[in-house]
Amino acid sequence: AASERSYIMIKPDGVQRGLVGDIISRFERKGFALKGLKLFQTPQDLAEEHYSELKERPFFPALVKYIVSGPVVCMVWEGPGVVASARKLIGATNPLNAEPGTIRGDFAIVSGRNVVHGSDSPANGEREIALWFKEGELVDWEPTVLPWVLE
Ligand code: DAT
Ligand code: MG
Repeated sequence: AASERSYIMIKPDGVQRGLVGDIISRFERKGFALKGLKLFQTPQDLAEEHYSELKERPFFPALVKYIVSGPVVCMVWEGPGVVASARKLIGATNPLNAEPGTIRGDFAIVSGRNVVHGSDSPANGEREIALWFKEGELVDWEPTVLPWVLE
């Protein structure tokens, strides 16, 4: 559906390393529509809730510590197939397995510093958007170029 949305987040390493512009550019150039954007310092409980499916994994404490270690950039991108497409743009979880040309393939080496998050299903996208954005923080708009991107 054209209204599919994904929660995309530039993690603290991506912000610290000055990769924000490059990463946002990749989603813009693809043609997806930006519906929400903020720089945000993540509270511990939100990081834990975001990754709650992983709470029994040995790396969970280190993962949460990493996510709260500095500001993140929270985004909502919308478009047909955006969830799966964003995962392709982002690349594999382990950056050594991520193809060159993907964000993780170009910018990262280890899973614990893999620069960016993307929702893994449309349902999780909606769950994560509700977790990270308040009512009124998302903007209801359509890019005027939309007819040149979608038929
Ligand atoms: P993804 O971010 O590609 O959706 P995931 O949801 O399986 O991957 O895991 C969330 C994050 O947890 C991932 O981006 C990095 C970290 N992580 C996952 N597996 C890991 C591992 N084996 N060792 C260290 N960190 C890991
Ligand atoms: Mg995931």
